[in-house]
Amino acid sequence: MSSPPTLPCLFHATRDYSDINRIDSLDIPPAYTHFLERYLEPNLPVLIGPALTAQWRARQQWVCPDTGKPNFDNLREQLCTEKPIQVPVADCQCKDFTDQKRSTMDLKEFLDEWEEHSQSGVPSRTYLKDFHFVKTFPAYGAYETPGIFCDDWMNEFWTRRRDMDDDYRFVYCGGDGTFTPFHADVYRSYSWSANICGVKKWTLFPPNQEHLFQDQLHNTVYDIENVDPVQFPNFHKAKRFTIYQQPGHTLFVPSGWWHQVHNIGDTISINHNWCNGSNLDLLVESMTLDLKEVEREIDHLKEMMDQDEWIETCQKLLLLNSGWDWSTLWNMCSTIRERVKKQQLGEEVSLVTTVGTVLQDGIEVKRIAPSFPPPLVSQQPPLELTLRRVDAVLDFIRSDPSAVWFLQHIKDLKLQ
Ligand SMILES: O=C(O)CCC(=O)C(=O)O
Ligand SMILES: [Fe+2]
Repeated sequence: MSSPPTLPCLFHATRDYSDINRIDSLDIPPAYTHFLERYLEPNLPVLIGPALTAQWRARQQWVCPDTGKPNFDNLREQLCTEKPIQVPVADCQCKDFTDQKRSTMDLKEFLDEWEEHSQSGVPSRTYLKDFHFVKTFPAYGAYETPGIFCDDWMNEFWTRRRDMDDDYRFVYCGGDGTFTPFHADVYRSYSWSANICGVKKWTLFPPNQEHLFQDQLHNTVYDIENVDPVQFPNFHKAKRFTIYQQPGHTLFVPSGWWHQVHNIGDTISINHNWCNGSNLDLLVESMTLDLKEVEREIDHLKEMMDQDEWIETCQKLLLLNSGWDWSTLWNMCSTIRERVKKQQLGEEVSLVTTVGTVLQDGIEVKRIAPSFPPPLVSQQPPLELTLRRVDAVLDFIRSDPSAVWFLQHIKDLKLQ
């Protein structure tokens, strides 16, 4: 057996969604402890008013104040250079397995086409999504991650990694009618999504109802507005909440909440996927399930392999399918542990963010700067709590029968 024992409740958290009958909406951004206790820990969504984003360059320069529409001229002037910039786009009218058909196009072409559609009123089907904006324009400063979202282990770890250049910070741009089909976010991460202009219609489904949106072959509903009642006879029973997110407002989307998003009018949004000590157990659970799935799929090959080979193959496939494996999780937790230990000793730590790419000795390296000034560092849960949870997960991984193998094979990551 190479998957960990069934996950006990790693942390204290009891999450109960049965009594929820509305989604909170706050005019004033919450204090960190309030956000932690009321939303992060119980894993509940919250909509936060525009004060959180009012100072952002994106809010001030990407939108025409008189019409509320995207400022196409500014966007082109500020983001499009001679050098074409390829951006990822989805075709909202073309389903591709559980997602939309994806491709890339030049940013300027996208903006020109989008503006044409916007002016003519002919609906556009091209949705710019999952665009790594900060990575592409490190020095632009379109926004600042709000303090309540700064305890973000995924972006902290990925930014410190030197072996790959990736992050989970995105910009989305789409015309009226573009949409994101029904899904839950990768690895059960949280997301926050700040709306720059336009309106987003969110339909959110609390966890533990997945059986209502899957058929017997484990196919999942693609578009909640077009559900085949024969294939998914119980879908209508699923509890859901609809939110209209106005310009400037930010939605916190908790872990494992399925959702579908429709853009009303021309819409631009900024979102991050992230995790921390409050949803780490859900991440581990999701990875455990993914690993089980991999093992099931290649079960017929097990007899032909020795145990090391089997474990290695499963981990490689897990990485390929889900983008993570046990060593990624191990390394992320160890990185956070090291940082917390330093904080406990009163050492100065830089909670990093990439602010630019510079050439050093002819080699491109990331330039790192503290992501927030000292006062915001206190916008973290108590350090002991973080440490307890990281240690619980590290112990949990160690208890995996395959741990002996993968702990020997973990690459010593170079971090900055
Ligand atoms: O804005 C969208 O179209 C999708 C955003 C989303 O799914 C998310 O933030 O988790
Ligand atoms: Fe999502």
